[in-house]
Amino acid sequence: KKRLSYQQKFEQAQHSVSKKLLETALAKESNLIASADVTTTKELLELAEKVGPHIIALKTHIDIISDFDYQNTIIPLKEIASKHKFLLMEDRKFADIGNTQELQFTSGVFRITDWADFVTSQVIGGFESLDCFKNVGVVAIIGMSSKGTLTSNNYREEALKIALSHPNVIGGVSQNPIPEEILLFTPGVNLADSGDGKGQQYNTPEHVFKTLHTDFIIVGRGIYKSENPEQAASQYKSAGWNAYLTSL
Ligand code: UP6
Repeated sequence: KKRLSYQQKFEQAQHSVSKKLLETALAKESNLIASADVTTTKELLELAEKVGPHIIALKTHIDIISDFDYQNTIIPLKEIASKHKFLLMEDRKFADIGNTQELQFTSGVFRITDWADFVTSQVIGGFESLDCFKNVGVVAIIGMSSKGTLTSNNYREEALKIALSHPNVIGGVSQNPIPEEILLFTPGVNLADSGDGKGQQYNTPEHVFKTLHTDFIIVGRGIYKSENPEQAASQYKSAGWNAYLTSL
């Protein structure tokens, strides 16, 4: 069975963030999300500027930025995102009761609600724990890429039920296929390595498009650790786009 194209998914999409992502993918001919797992504002902004033209979204772990300051970190990051037309994905992986997640989402120093276009969340807290993410898209963690993850078949099936029925959910993170009515985001993608010695397991872009019909690949160290992140982003962008075209 062939996959749905980005155009077909765009036409079917209900959520404004899904539409924006698919529209960006089509316009930039990219399905690449760069993971900016760097620890200073300077590195974050430099990386965003370099990879910006090639990506549809930049994924952050904003709580690893040691000199985080809303004015100096987020304001310029938003400017770079709007200049290069990519979205901001905060990979917070919320995993608590609704009330606590709401506080973590809106308060503290990070005020994620004020700048992220979409966020990741575990669904371990149940359906209502996702109600607080009203103004963003939620990418539900269905299955993890690391060795020994507890996201078994049964867990994934139950997690999918929540993801498919919750109006705030735009997609899922998984290493297995998921129904095409939501978008599939796949981390654990690297062209050079098969693992990192800390449990991460890697596949190639070709593999994840062919076997999972993924929509978006997430690449961290393959880009930000490379000698030339700009060139690496361009390579992953082409590899991802060609793999998508081949899977149609
Ligand atoms: N990530 C995974 N696997 C998952 C979920 N999320 O690797 O199942 C995230 C990590 C990291 C990025 O938190 O930010 O994707 C992968 O980075 P890497 O390409 O450097 O391994």
